[in-house]
Amino acid sequence: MRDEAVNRVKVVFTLFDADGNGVLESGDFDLMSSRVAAAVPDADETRKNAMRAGFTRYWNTLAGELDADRDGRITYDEYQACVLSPERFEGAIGEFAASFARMGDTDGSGRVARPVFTGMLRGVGFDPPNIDALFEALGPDDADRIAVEAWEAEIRNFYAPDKGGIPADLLAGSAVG
Ligand SMILES: [Ca+2]
Ligand SMILES: [Ca+2]
Repeated sequence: MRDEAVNRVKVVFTLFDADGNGVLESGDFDLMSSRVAAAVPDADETRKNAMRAGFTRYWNTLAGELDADRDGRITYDEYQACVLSPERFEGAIGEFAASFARMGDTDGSGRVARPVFTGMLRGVGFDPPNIDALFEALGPDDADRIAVEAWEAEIRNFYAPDKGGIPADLLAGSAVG
């Protein structure tokens, strides 16, 4: 596996552990989706609910695939097995990426403004300098907006355990030794 992908697996685990107790549980995903929803007060309820459903499906898929001892928690040791069969997560990641990015398109223009992008990714727990770096890499237009599709694709890449050398690696920048 690529070094960037290993790094991202660690970063993603830390991000998913939203309450910082060292294991992933359903409550971590509820916490993240609440933070993301709170970051975009202008988003309509339909899009917020789709985003929450994306987080829930993601958790259910992770739990179904990775909670080896079925105790309702995913430890880091259990989590690392995600790299062995990335294809099992593609459906859940795809739904998550689509519902997440589209929530940021608050006016239906197909674009996401920088403050919305930043607020949502801070809600997930990314660092502001890394968020800015990714926004720039996604090629903002004159109105300082990026395309929803470009963001959605990069979210899928970020959570794919087998990708490397991609703009989404900018989000994992702080964890590079
Ligand atoms: Ca946790
Ligand atoms: Ca477990």
